[in-house]
Order: sequence, then structure tokens, then C-alpha cells
Amino acid sequence: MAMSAGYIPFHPDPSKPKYAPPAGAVDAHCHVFGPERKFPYAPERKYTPCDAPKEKLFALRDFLGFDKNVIVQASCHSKDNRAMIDALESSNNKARGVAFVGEEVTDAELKAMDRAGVRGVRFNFVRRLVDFTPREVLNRIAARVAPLGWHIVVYFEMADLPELESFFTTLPTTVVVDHMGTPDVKKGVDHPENQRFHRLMGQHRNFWVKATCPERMTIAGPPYDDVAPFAKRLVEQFPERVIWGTDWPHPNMKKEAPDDGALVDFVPRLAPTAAAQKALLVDNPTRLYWS
Ligand code: 0GY
Repeated sequence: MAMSAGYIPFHPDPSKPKYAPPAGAVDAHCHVFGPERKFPYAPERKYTPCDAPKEKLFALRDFLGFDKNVIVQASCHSKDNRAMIDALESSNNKARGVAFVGEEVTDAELKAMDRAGVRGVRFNFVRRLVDFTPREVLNRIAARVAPLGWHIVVYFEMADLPELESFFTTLPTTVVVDHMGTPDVKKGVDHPENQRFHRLMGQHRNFWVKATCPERMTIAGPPYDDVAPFAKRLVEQFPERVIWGTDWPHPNMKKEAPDDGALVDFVPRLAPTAAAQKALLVDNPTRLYWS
């Protein structure tokens, strides 16, 4: 697939959220990109992002009222995890990472990443973002990272779940599903496709989910009324295995970058009680990434 030209920059002036996250809140899905002159983008990338360096991420964290970040390696940096690791190392223990690796990665490199704060690897099945990796390769990577106590973040499109499910359920560690499993919001929460995902979550207690990215799924736009029921149902059904994040700097968005303040104001819509908010923003991500 050809690389998409240009990029949508992140919101230049996000609003201050009306909702104040509890102390110790974690933005558990965000990225750092570049800066390109120091950390060039991967030749095999499918899109070119705007530079989104660690300093900007940490300033946004403070502005939005968060305490910590989980920085997920995005496809535009491919297997070159240096920008993400550099951000972890300058975070004062306030960031953890999820890496993208191939099986050529050495055990010494994995151990060094662990020391820097990496706690998982990402398997990306979204065809527009990455080239295909054979399952046996992924299985061998999973077998090597599981003993480190790492988890596996899986990013896929919900229509592909039937084909991927048996692979996911045999993974030997915790599995964290990106972006609510990317439901088609037009179909509704009770559509068999979404129910299949909920069943998977219900039957496998090693599965976690991120109630993230209403801006990617919405048709109605902010304040994301059409996505709220999906996110709320996940929080209700899996209160101890759901986490949340901004997805800043919102890679590869096709229209406009969302207002990060509005995204934070979405949190009480999916987690209406203080207890649910604390589980979602503090207790769950802290257990997964800082224990
Ligand atoms: C996201 C979503 C996207 C991109 C990536 O790895 C990536 O490049 O994750 C996307 O385009 O849906 O998780 O931020």
C-alpha cells in the first residue's frame, strides 16, 4: 500500500476539560512521534505523522490533569522504538511503553526495554497500517515476552475478529484490545459482531480493553453520543479490565484532530461514578503498568 501523503496535526489549542481526573490518572494510550531530525520515521511506514515530541506530550498530560502516560509504539516508527524509549527514560517513572518488535530482537534488547519501562508489545492487524506478519512469528515473540510479565496489545478491525479470535485466545499472557475492538457504531451495541467481542472478553479473564478513540468511530462527531453507549457498556461489564487514553497526537486522522479536552470530558459519559472513574483511570492502568 502506498504511503498516505501529509498529515493532520494535533489540536493546536485544546480546551481545558471541565472534568477533573482523579489523582494518579493515567493516559493509557498515546504516542510520541519524532522529532524526525532525531528519530526519523520508518521507510516502510504507511503514513507520515507530524512531529509530536515527548515535551509536548508531557505538557499536555499536565494540562489535562493526568499524572502518567502509556506510550504505544505507532506504525510510522515501525520497529525503531528509540523515540518511545527516550520518552520513557525522561519521564521520571511517569511513563510506561508498549513496543513493536520483530523476532530478530535480542533478549538483551528486550531486557533493556523492560528496564526503560516497556511492559508490552503491540500486534497490529490493521491492513492499512502494517504489512502482514505470520502467526508463527507472533507466537514466538509472545512466548519470549510473556516471561517478562509483558502483555500483548492487539489492534484489529472488528470485522476481522472471527478470523483472529482463536489466535488471540491462545496467547500466553494478558491481551489488551485497542479502541474497544473498533465497533461499527452504526450497527449498535447489541449487534452480533459487538456481542461476539463482549463474549470473548467475558470468557477470557486475561483480556483487557481500551475504551478509547470515540473520535475514530463516531459518525455524529463530538460529543460522541453515538460512541458513548459502546464505551459505557464495556466499563459496566468489565470494570476491572478497562483502561482509557487520549490517543494523542491522533495519528492518521483523515479529517480534523480532536480537541483533547473534549475527549477527557467524554470520560464521565462512560464511567459515571467516581468509583468507576478511579478504576478506569487510576487503579486498572496502575495495576497493568506500574506493579
Ligand atoms: C492509534 C491508531 C492508528 C494508528 C496507529 O500504529 C499506528 O500507526 O496506531 C490508526 O491509524 O488507526 O492507535 O493511534
